[in-house]
Amino acid sequence: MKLRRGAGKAHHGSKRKTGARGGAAALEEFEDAGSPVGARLRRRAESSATFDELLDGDFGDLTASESERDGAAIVINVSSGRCRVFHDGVEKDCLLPPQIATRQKSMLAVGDRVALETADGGNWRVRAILPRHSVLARPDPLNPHLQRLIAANIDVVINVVSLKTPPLRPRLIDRFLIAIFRGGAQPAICVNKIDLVPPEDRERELAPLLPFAGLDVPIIGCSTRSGEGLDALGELLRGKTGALVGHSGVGKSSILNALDERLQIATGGLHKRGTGRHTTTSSTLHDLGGGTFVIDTPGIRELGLWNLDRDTLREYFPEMQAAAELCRFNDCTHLHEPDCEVKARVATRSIHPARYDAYVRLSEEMGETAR
Ligand SMILES: Nc1nc2c(ncn2[C@@H]2O[C@H](COP(=O)(O)OP(=O)(O)OP(=O)(O)O)[C@@H](O)[C@H]2O)c(=O)[nH]1
Ligand SMILES: [Mg+2]
Ligand SMILES: [Zn+2]
Repeated sequence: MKLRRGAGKAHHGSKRKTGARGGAAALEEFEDAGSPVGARLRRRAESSATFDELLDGDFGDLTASESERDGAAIVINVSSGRCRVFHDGVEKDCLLPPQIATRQKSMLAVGDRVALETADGGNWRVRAILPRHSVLARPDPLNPHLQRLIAANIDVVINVVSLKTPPLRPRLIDRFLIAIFRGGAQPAICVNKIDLVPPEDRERELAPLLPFAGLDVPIIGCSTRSGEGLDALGELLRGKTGALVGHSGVGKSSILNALDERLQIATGGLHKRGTGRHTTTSSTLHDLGGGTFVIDTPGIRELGLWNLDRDTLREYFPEMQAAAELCRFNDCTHLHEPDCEVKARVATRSIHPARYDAYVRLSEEMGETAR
């Protein structure tokens, strides 16, 4: 399967101004309602912003040297009005300018490359956010018109799941895959806590993952207790920037601790019903050495799909792409048209019916939202 990259790829070829405007002057301009940069910033935090704008991280114009990713600071954690970065071999605390601070969850993410400047009192302050090569975003669960960044500049995003405690939710995997493909990163699925399933039950217990087996998405069974699968996971992440995402309690932080014993990230117990306790409360980028960085993220219950509609949804079901070329209509939705190759392949199970059902359900959901 050819990985679909975020639509913003081509955008990076576009010309970028490299004026050396001073930070203070630039900040004043942002506050001016008439300024194009200010307008762009306001748009960015709203659902009408295009996906390109999510990848186009700029906040202020970058000088030629600032636009070099190699020398840029990398954001390892974001908190209210501040962020922690890794820069010139050391960690630094940085202030966020008001234009970022007021919308920081929509504008700045762990993994972002940023240009710094010195502020009053010898503090460091973020001056500009460099363009991103990928992003993982979701709508704010309380305000779906606002998008929230989960991570930026990730090569691979691993959706960690467990078969038991908490139980598997395949429909959440469908949603994660769409969000990951859409953001331009490579997806993978990690089935943790495999130690809880005796070998003789594995085939039956793993059956709900079969719909994903036909995709070009690695599926790795692992256990932080027995050590099974950790090498494969380490291999997948080697030399890359990865993110672990998924339901609370599946073991994301435990996996990071198991991959690198120097990390001592807090892990949590489970509620009686087997669900997690939301132990990790903010995303953090961890340096595993050898050019490998992994972002641990807080567990989530639901994943909305940001800025997707019925027409773009089908682009994020990679198994439908080749079939779609053989449908009678170019713009076939694969829902009700005659001579639809996707439906034909579902009937012969070469496209998994559970994945097609997920497509139909999401499409209906989006139709309802559009009404
Ligand atoms: N049996 C078993 N339990 C595990 C495994 N990995 C983690 N756990 C347990 O699962 C619970 C939750 O682990 P965490 O690492 O805190 O889970 P998390 O995904 O980071 O959770 P949040 O931070 O809340 O999103 C802890 O009690 C861990 O000890 C595993 O491979 N097998
Ligand atoms: Mg955690
Ligand atoms: Zn079709």
